[in-house]
Amino acid sequence: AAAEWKRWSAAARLVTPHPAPPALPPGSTGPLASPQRFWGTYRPHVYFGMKTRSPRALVTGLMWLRQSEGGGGLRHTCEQSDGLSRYGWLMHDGENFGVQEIRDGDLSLKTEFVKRPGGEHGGDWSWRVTARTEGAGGPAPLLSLFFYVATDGQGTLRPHLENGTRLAAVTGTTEELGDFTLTFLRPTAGSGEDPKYASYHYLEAASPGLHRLTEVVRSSLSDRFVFAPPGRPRRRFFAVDAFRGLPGEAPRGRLLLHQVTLEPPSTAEVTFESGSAAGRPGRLAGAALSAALGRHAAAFERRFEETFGLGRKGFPPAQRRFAQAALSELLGGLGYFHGRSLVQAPLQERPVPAPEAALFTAVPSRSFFPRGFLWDEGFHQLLLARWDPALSREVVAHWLDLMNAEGWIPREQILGEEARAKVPPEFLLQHSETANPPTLLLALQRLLPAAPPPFLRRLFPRLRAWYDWYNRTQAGPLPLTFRWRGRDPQPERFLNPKTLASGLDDYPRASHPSPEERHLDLRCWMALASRVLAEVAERLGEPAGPYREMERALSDNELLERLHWAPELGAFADYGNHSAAVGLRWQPAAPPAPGRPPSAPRLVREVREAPRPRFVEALGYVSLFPLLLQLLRPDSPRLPAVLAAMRSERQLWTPFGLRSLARDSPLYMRRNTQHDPPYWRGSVWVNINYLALRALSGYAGAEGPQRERAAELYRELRHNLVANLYRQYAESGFLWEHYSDSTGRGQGCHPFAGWSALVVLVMAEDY
Ligand code: 6A9
Repeated sequence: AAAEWKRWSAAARLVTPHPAPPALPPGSTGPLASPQRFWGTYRPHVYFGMKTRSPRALVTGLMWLRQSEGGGGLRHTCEQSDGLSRYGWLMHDGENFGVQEIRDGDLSLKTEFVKRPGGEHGGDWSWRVTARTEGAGGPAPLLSLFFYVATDGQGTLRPHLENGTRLAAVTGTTEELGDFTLTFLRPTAGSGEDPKYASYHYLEAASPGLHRLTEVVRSSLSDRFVFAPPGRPRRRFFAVDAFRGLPGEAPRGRLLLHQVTLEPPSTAEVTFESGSAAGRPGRLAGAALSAALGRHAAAFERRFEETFGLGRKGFPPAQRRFAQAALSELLGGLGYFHGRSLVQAPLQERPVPAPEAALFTAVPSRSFFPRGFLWDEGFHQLLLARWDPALSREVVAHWLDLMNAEGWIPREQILGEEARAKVPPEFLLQHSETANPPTLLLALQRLLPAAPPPFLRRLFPRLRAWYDWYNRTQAGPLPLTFRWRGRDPQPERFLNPKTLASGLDDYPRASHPSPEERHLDLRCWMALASRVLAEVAERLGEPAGPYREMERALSDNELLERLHWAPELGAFADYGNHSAAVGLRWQPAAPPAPGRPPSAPRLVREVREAPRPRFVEALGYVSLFPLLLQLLRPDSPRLPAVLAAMRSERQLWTPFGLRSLARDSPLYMRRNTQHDPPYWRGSVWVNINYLALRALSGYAGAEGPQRERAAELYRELRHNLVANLYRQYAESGFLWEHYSDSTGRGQGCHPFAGWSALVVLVMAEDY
C-alpha cells in the first residue's frame, strides 16, 4: 500500500501546477488588459486565419479551391503535400498588420490584414485577399474563396443573407468579444472599384470541432453548380451544398461560411467590427483600407531598419526583403494554444492529462510542427526580443507558467484538438524525466537590461524551480557532471540510441546508454543557466552567491578538460559506455514458424566490440559547446584545436555553414534505422551556427592569442551562412529546417522560419 501511495502521489505531483504565483498575473493577457494582442493571426497552421487569445476562441479563416482541381484541391491548413511553390508573411509586425504572399500553381494570392483599436474587446480588423493568375491567355480558371467564422464551445452566430444565397454579414456574440459584426464585401476586379461578376454560396453547419473544419467543407461540396456570366460560356463548378454531418463527434460549435466564385483578377474584403468600438470614422475597407495598409507597411519598413540597420550595413533591397520575410514569418507564426499535455512518468502504467493550460508562443514550422517546442522557443525569442521586448516577455512568462510542482516543463506542447490533429499518437506523450536545453534563459539574458523589475520578480521563483529541477534530475555520475535522461530505450534497435532531450536527437552519444554517461552540452547549458540565474538575482537584490559559485565551478577550464577533453580525438567530447565498432546489418527474412507469420528482412544493430567506459569519438556540434557558450577562456590552450576543427573542410567547415558532425566522424551521414535518415549527423543547422557566430564575435573582441583567427572565421562563416540561406530562399521560396552540407540545399520541413530566422540577427550582427 505504501508503494501504491508513493506512485499515486508522484503521478499527482506530475500534473500539479507549480505553487509559485503565475508569471502572468490573472487577466493580464485578456481583451481589457491587452487589447492590442487580443486578435491576431494566432492560427499558424492555417494559410490565413485569425482568432482571439481565448480558451474557446472565435476563429476566422480562409480556404480556397482552384476549380480545375476538383473538390480534392481544397486548401486550408498548411500542408507540404499541397505543393505550394511559396507562401509566407512578407511583412508582419506581430500585432496590427501583415502581408502574405501565396503561390499555388499559376494562382497568386495576397492576404493582408490590418487591425484598428477601439472599444473594450480588441477592436476591429479588416482583411483583403487579392487573387491573380499568371496564365497564358485562354479563359481564366475559376477560383473559389471560402471565408468562414466558427465558434468553439461558446458564442452565437447569426447569418444575414442577400437574395437567399449571398452571406453578406454575420452578427454574433461570444463571452469575451461581446457583440460583433462580420461583413463580406462584394469582390471587385483587381485594384479597381468596379464590381466583379461572381457566384455566391453559403454554408451553415454544426461544427464537430475546429480540427475538422476542412472535412466539413469538403464533404459539403457538390459539382452540380453552373457559373454563368452574361454572354459567356457556362461552366460547372464545386460549391458548398447541404452539410449532412460527419460520423463520430457531437457538435462543438457553429460554422458559417461564405463562398465566392469568380475569375481572377479580383479583390475581396472582409471587415470585423466590434460592438463596443463606437464612433469609428467609417468602414475600414476600399480606399480607407488601402491607406491603412500603406501606412502600416511604411511604418514596418522604418521600424525594421531602425531595429536591424540592414540598409545602413549596405544589404541590397532583395536581401532586406528576405530578412523582413524571415522575421515576419516568425511573427506570423505566433500561436495561441489551449489544452492539456499528456504526460508519462517512468514507472507509471498510464499517461495522465496535465491541467488545462494556455500557451502563447512562436512555432518552428507552420506546416509540420505548428506548436510550441521548448528549446526552439529560446532561439525564436532571441530574435523577437529585439523586435518587441514586451511581446517576448509575455511568451517567456507563458512558458514558465507551464511548469509543474516538480519544476519540469514538457518539451513539446501539443495543446488543443487542432494541435493534436497534427501529431501521430506515438508522439503525443511527454516524459517527465525528459529535459530540453534551457535556451529561454538566453532570451531572458537579452531581455534583462530593459525588463521591468516586477516582471523579473514574478519570474524568479519559477526560474529557481526550473534550475533546481535540472540540477536534481539531470545530475551526472561525478560532481559537476550532467546527463540527459530519457535516451531511447532498446539500444539494439538503433545504430545509436537517440537523445531527444538534448534537442540534437540522433547526434552520436555513447553507444550504450548508462548512468556513467556525462554529456558535455548539458554541462555547458548548466553553466549558462547558473550565469543567467545569478544575473537575475543580482538585478533583484536577491542572493546570487550560489549561482555565481556554480557558474565559476562549471566554467573552470581545468576541470572541464579533465572531464571532457578527449586526447585521442583532440577535441571536447561526451564520456560513457561506448563501443566504436557498431554497425547496422540486414537481418534476413525469417521463414514462417508455427503461430508466427514470416518476417521481412530488417536492419539490426551489430556490436562487434564490447563497449567500455571511454570518450565518444564524435566530433561535431557537441564538441563545440565550450566555445559556443563562451566558457572556454580566450587564452585557453584548447581554443586553437577547436577553431581548427571548425575551419577544417574534412571536419566541420562547409561553404554553407558549420556542419553538425565532422565528415571524418564514424557516424557522419549514417542512417539510425531503416526508417531514420541522418538528421544531426552532417546537416547545417542555423541555431548552432548562430551560437558559433555569436561566440566567434566574442572571441574576436577579447584579448587573446586567437583573436585574429576568430575574427577571420567569423567573417567567413557569416558570409557563407547568409549567402546560402538567401540563395535557397530565392530559389525555393522558403526558409528550411536545416541545410545540406554538400549542396547547401534546404532540407527537412518547410517553411521553417523557427530558428532559421536567426539569419536576421546574423545579418544585423546582433548577438
Ligand atoms: C514529429 C511528426 C506531421 C526536431 O523543431 C522542433 C524539433 C527540435 O526541437 C529538435 O531539436 N524538431 C529537432 O531535432 C522537430 C521535431 C518534430 C517531432 C514531432 C511528429 C508530425 O508529422
